[in-house]
Amino acid sequence: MTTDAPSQETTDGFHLIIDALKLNGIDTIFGLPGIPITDFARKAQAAGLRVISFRHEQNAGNAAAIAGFLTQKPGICLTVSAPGFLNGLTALTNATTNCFPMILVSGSSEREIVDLQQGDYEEMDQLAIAKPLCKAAFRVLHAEDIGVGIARAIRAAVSGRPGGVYLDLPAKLFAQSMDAEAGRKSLIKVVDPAPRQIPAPDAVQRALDLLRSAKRPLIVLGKGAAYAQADADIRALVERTGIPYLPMSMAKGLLPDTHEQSAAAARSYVLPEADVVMIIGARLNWLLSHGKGKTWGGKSHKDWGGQKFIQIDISPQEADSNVRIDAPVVGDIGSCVSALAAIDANEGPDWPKPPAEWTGAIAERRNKNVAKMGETLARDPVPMNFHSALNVVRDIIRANPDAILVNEGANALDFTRSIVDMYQPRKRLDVGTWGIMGIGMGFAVGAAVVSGGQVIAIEGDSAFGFSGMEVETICRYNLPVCVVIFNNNGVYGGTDVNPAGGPDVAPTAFVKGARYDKMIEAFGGVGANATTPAELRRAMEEALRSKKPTLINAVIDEAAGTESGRITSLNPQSAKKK
Ligand code: FYN
Ligand code: ADP
Repeated sequence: MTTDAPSQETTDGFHLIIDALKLNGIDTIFGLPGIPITDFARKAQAAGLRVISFRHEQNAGNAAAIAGFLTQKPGICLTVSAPGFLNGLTALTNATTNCFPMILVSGSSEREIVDLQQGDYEEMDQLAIAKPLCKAAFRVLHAEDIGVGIARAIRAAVSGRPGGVYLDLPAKLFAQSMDAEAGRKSLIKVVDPAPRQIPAPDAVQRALDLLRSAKRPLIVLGKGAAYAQADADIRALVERTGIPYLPMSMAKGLLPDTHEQSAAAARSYVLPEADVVMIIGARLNWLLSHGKGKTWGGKSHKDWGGQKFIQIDISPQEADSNVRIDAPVVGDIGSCVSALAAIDANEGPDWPKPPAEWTGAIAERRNKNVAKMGETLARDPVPMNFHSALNVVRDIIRANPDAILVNEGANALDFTRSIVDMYQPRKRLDVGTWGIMGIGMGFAVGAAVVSGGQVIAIEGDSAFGFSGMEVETICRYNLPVCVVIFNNNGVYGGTDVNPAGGPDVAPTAFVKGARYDKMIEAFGGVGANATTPAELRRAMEEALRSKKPTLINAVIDEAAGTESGRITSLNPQSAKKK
């Protein structure tokens, strides 16, 4: 029999938060200690949680976000108030934009003073600021509400379309005490935090009918499909139908990039030519040219190309966001893909393979592109360029398919995406929906911590600068991270000069011949300078063999890059120049 009589023991906000996280299977916190959460971080570690401390909150936030993507559990980022909170906010908003589940937990100043704007230490109405920038935002004022607050944050982060959640914890909450037994009872173990969402049978039938009518069908796989962890079902659907597929960047490896149905190397052919496109866990945003325009065979940049679309997505609002979706299938990808397979199986005859004319034309285009790429990769120019360096990375990933590849930059991003084949799901992590710079070291640390495995980060020298100080974090936790900086002396390249001839260098230029490898040596890691593919190969192989924190300064021809990589057309200045 239970009794409501208070027990002798008391607990407090600190312990209730820790207990609530642990109760819900959260075992890691990424963050940066300081007032008012320093003691909380210590107590969390003492209670057995893994607490990974960073040098800047944005990187801790990015680590939490990618941990969420990889594990389907919300990644937790812990920050101090106002400035720390704001530093974490970019990562929270980026997580929301990318549909990664994370919770930004920030300490905050005294409510009464903040609300009267009386000038508290780090005063800021954090909840109000966070609200429009994330999926949900909550504040807990009383210790007895901690259980509900954390339960709500977890549900909001992982249910439906995943996203970022802000949880505001005022300084006074941590030390509030209450009866221990009542505290225990107030905690909630969230039951079924991301409920399956079964698609309606008629929606599935509509999609199948449309797909069966196609002459030139195409499947587009996005990072939502990678997130869903329905790998075997997705592969079975693709292989059973024989339909060519195009992986979005972070969906590479969901099926091996070397798969004969991959149309990645024929992208600019398949998009305008396809007649029915089934999109699984991707959005028709800028990365897919909004489903219209010349990329899709339209006459002008706003014209519909004539394709019919099937879209499988957990968000009922996603359909029609850019062009008409003829067959929306709303549900979680695992359930949708198995529903498609199940209804299809009932229909009897095996799936009609797409016409050989279509698959043959794709194969021809793909083989031509692959051969052309092969020729480029075989060259060994001096100085080294992106291709000759990436030829090494490509071999290393082929030999180590379970290594996680983090990738950011402009040219360093775009060339890596098309040159380096991925073989397993969720092994390629990059700049995502925003094309954001600065995710590099946060993602690398987060991925190494949650996977326990090797991470390789291919970084443009500019991109690396946003999070470079975290090489200390990599060394401090002795993580198996090999960072390769493609150093071409600047943003896009290092050849720009100051047109006014003044003492300042051009805005895109960095210090020439910088030795980034020396940075990691300062913290006890392994640094290497590579000016040839052979040197790069040796250094990367040694990094993977030793598993030691390593930073390789790969010296790239400073004239090798193009402005903005493959998205030059988005840069008004460059467009004018053209
Ligand atoms: C792809 N390709 C290949 C291969 N894979 N050729 C040979 N072998 C292989 N394995 C070809 C593919 O067919 C394309 O050629 C080309 O390589 C590029 O492929 P990609 O990368 O898939 O296509 P594209 O056009 O670059 O994709 C558009 C995009 C992409 C918008 C989805 O650019 C992207 O993800 N961009 C993100 C950029 C970003 O976020 N930047 C950060 C900001 S940088 P063709 O078919 O001949 O076209 C700040 O300045
Ligand atoms: P990409 O950038 O690879 O094209 P996006 O981030 O644009 O991918 O799209 C991912 C889509 O996947 C989003 O629309 C999101 O709602 C959806 N999504 C995420 N997780 C799931 C899931 N488990 N089931 C169904 N859809 C999902």
